[in-house]
Amino acid sequence: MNHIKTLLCMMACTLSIMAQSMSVHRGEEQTFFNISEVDSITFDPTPNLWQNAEKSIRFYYAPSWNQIADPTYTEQNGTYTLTLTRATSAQWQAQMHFITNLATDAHKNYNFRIKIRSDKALTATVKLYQDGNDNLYFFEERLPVGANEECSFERKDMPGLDMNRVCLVLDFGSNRANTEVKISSISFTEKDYDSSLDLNSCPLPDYRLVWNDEFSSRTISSTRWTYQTADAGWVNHELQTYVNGKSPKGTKVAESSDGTLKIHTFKEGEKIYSARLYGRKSVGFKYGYIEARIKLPKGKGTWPAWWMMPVSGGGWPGCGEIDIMEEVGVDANDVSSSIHCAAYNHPANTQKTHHLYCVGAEEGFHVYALEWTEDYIRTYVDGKEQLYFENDHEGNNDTWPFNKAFYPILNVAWGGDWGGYKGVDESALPLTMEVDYVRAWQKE
Ligand SMILES: [Ca+2]
Repeated sequence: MNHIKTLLCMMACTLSIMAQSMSVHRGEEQTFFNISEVDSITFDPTPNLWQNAEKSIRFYYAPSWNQIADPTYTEQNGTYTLTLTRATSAQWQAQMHFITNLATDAHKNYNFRIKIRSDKALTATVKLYQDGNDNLYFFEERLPVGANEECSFERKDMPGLDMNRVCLVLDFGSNRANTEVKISSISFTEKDYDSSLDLNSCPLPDYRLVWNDEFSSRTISSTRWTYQTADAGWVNHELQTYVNGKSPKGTKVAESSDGTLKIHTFKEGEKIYSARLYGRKSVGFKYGYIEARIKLPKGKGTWPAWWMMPVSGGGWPGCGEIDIMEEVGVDANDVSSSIHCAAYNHPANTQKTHHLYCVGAEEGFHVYALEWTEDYIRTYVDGKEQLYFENDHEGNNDTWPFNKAFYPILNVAWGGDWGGYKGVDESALPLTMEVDYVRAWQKE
């Protein structure tokens, strides 16, 4: 089996979406906050993490974006009333940051709510992110706030992210002089999340579940999964050694615990150990919708993959390969899908690939899915289309070998032509990829 990626592939790929950075939105005019009054607030009945969090509040102003050292403000019962003394012409003019000591967890879900009221129309941008990391956030939303209308913004059931120092930034712009703004009812609540509750809800109509693993037991099912064993250098100049469950000293390279499959990559002696698992390898699936909910590992050198190879079908690349999700830690959160076959493959630099920037791919769980019919292959990231590849219906195995059963694969490689194209950093070890579930549906 030959599965090759090189630097050329990476160089040819571009990020289709880059996270918006606050620092680039700068206007010319200056705006000031004044806190003039306070009103009361009511909170959700569930414990409001925001209410009890330690918070420091900072103000920044266009165009210099210097923090005002000691802004005059008062806070009572969580309501703030600000006066924007100067008119502004654009978004990203005046920013109020609430920097908290809150930490969030990828295994939970979160709700957020805020109310904004203004006596004149303006634009408010609301972003909940990790202090100091513009690229890691729950949401960034631009809200038109009408004159004397209460704007209530709410996000429910947000998948958790591993995040420290949760920060809320409010940015005001497009306002007239002496605009009074009230901010109230900030609520941030946490709840347990159990993905097995939506086990039977395929995103596509007329599909039924045919195979799945929720990883709810304490052992990895040997009827569902088999381990690949291989020495370092087996493919793609990768540095890891794949072992059958445990390293020579007995450390697990994979385990099922607390509802997730964990693939561990670590150094023992002079070797790096990791796992590559095959699902339903001798049977596979022909067509269907298959998805996995995965939290990717971090670190320069990682190369996690969620992909499929044919049960039988000859040598690579003619046999075909479907890469539902690949990422390398050196280009964090840049997730991609590819297909390889005789006509389109990596050695010829003709493989079909598509990339997306996935916010928090390494800090939270995201759903990476494949829709595969006799007419096309389409992959998704959290329901958003990634790669689309059509069967040309020429009956040519070189362009469409995807007419036979393929089986799913989960692995974490270390280094190699792609994962190590800028070197590896062993200080990232040990590391773990977590998989909440793998589910396969087929048309009824
Ligand atoms: Ca699970």
